[in-house]
Amino acid sequence: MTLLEKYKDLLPVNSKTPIISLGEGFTPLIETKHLGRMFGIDLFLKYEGTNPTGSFKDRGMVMAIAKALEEGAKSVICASTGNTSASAAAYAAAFDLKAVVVIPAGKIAMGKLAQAMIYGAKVIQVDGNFDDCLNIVKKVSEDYPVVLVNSLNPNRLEGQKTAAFEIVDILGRSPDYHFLPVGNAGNITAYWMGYTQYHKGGKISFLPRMMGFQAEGAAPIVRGHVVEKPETVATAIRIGNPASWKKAEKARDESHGIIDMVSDEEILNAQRMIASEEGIFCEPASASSVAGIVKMAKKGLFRGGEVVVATLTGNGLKDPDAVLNATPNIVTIPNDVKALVKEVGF
Ligand code: AN7
Repeated sequence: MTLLEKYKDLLPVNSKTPIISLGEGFTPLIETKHLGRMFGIDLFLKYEGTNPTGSFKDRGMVMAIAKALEEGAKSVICASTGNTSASAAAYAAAFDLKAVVVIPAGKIAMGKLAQAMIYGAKVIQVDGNFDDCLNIVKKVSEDYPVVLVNSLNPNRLEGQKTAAFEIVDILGRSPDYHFLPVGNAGNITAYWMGYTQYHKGGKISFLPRMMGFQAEGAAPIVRGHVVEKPETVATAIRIGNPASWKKAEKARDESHGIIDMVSDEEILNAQRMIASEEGIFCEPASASSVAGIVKMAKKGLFRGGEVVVATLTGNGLKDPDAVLNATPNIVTIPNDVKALVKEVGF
């Protein structure tokens, strides 16, 4: 069964909506082996890196592309820090749409750029940041016959809310806290939509606190003003003026949660910890969720035994540079058994 089929009654799917799929959704909710114990909580990682293009964007994209097809669209456009463009390019390729993706020059992780190129999208770099790219594509989509598939398109958020459904379907309850990264602020909005929809439908008896984390150099919601020159190693969330700013604040406030920030160092430490403690390689932006847990644990948030979910939004393989740039050189030995034994210390 596909994602759109499984949740069709809770999505904008009607008899005219094509039920398309690249195998998105149904991602693992992984119970942590070590991290949860460190903080005295029951910690689960919702690993979105197993989606077809390696990020959570595929959940929203499948819905947005299905609705675009339903409306007879011929082409789609998006601005992106990388993952949205990879996803839009893939779904457009498979379902016969033209894709135009507009990205900040030199600020996209290598793997994501390679994805957009190989899927055959028209890739255009802008001498500016993501916020500049979004402004341009918004204007173009208003004036020309092309569908915007950024999260300003409500179908994107509709699709993305299915991650919250899956978590509840597996846990049989709502988590006490849900931690996730915040960039353009669509995903925190989408999860909150999903949880509240399940709550209204009687599937859960209480709602989680939404705990969103921006990068310190790109934390407009935390600082309360637009950041003109956002900067962070987590390029996926290098965003200074989030499109869903107000909706994210609403999700935060209604859920009695927070939107806070973590430093690049905290992000990279968390990324390494998720890999070395749990065997899961996520990209830097994703790790801001767990960096947030570390930060809040230090502040004494947890009393013990809380059920906590952190979303790991994207696959680490998309951005190998982020790891290699921060990793010491690898030892090189002569072609010799003894040298290997000596180096390993057997
Ligand atoms: C891995 O691809 O904005 O707060 O253009 O790729 O919903 O924006 C990506 C965002 C978190 C933030 N983690 O989610 C894009 C883009 C990863 C991401 C986010 C993104 P939102």
